Amino acid sequence: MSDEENQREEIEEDLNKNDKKGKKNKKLTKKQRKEEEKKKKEEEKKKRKEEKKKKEEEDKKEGEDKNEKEDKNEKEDQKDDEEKEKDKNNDGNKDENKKEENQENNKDDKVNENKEKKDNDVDDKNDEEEFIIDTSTKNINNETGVRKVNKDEIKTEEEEEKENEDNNNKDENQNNDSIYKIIKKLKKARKGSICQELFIKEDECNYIIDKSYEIFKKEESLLKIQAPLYICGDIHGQYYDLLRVFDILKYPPQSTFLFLGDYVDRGKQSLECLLLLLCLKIQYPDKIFLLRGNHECEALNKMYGFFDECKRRLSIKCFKKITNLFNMMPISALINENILCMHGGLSKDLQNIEQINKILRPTDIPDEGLLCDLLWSDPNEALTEDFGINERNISVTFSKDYVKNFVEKNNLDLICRAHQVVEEGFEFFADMKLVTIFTAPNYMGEFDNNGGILEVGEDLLCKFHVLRPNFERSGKRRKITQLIN
Ligand SMILES: [Mn+2]
Repeated sequence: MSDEENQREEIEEDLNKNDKKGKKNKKLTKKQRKEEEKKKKEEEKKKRKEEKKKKEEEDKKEGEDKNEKEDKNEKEDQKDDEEKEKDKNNDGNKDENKKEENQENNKDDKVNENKEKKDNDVDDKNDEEEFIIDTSTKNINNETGVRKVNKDEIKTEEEEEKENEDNNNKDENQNNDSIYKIIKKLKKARKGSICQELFIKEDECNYIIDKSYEIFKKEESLLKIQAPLYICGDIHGQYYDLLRVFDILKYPPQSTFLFLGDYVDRGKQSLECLLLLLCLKIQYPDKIFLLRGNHECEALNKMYGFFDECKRRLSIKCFKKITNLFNMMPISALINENILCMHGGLSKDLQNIEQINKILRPTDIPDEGLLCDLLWSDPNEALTEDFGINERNISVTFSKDYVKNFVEKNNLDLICRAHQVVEEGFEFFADMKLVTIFTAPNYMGEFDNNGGILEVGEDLLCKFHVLRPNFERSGKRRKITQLIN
């Protein structure tokens, strides 16, 4: 090859190289452009996210500031109210104590023996242990034709966690933001062993009443519900204890609840109890069911404290709205066509369970008849006739044999009712065909009763959960005597 040819070749190679380089450069710039575009987009996204976060934080701060202000107001109000209540209670207790002393009977000796044992038990137990799940002795899977739960059917921890996460997501997506916020506020009322009286806005309360009224209106007088669920008896304004129940057994929608009535009167925080339960009903209508008790009634509310609480904290107008709501509440519930639930008990006017659905609502509680008995009657151990006189001067008492016959005729396993304070929180009658559940422990700070909750498993296996009374809170111990209302 000549020099010239060599030079040409070298030049051509250079040119080719340059061409290739040029192409490479072009390719790089395209990639770079794409990458730059991507980066820009990402940065924009980041900015947007940051702005969102800032807004959310600001909103939160505003909310917290509001809450703090409210808390301060509440605390000031509370101090005043507590002083008022102390005065009231001092007057009230004198009368009540006299009544109770008159009512103490022969049962007291037995109660005293048990009390001494129990006192030792309670003192030894710390807070974590105060809740006892009794699975060994008090299962009623024997005579009630129920099956035990298979181990395979029990959810693993992982599955439960996933479920909880799903539920939480659902919570966040709830459209009903205001109800969610009120529930949050109501849950926070407890601080240590004290339950704050919350500031409740009247328009908030009206909103809750209107919403829950519409739900009750859609429900039948006799609810048909499926297990698994927890059944609670009387609460009577003991908000601290209601929160304990949910803390231990989990709030809806993780758990399903049936309450047997008597949410208000006697206790100090009837409004908190009622509003929390109603909010949960609005948020999860298929996870919590609220039956009417004899205290969901205007006349009794005027005698036993709820009217006064409404008048002091809200208004008489609001009380009237709540009365209308009570008049619309369902009366009774049937679980898996097997367990019949009501606040009081049986009636001579109840032959067939479906009769309960013929009770038209809204209605006040009459002085006699089916609705009156369902909310007021009591079992009577000593009774030989089917029905007898009730010491409450309203409704009737019914006998063991009547319960057994009724249960058999109607293909039931169990009747579950509330309405009477029972020492253990639950008490059987008529060879375990009827059970009384009373959920307010240490009732009115005057009694040393446990609070009971009945758990009905998926296959109708029944367990009892027990809330121990908290003597440190009440500072009082009294023997159990039967209260008339
Ligand atoms: Mn009652």
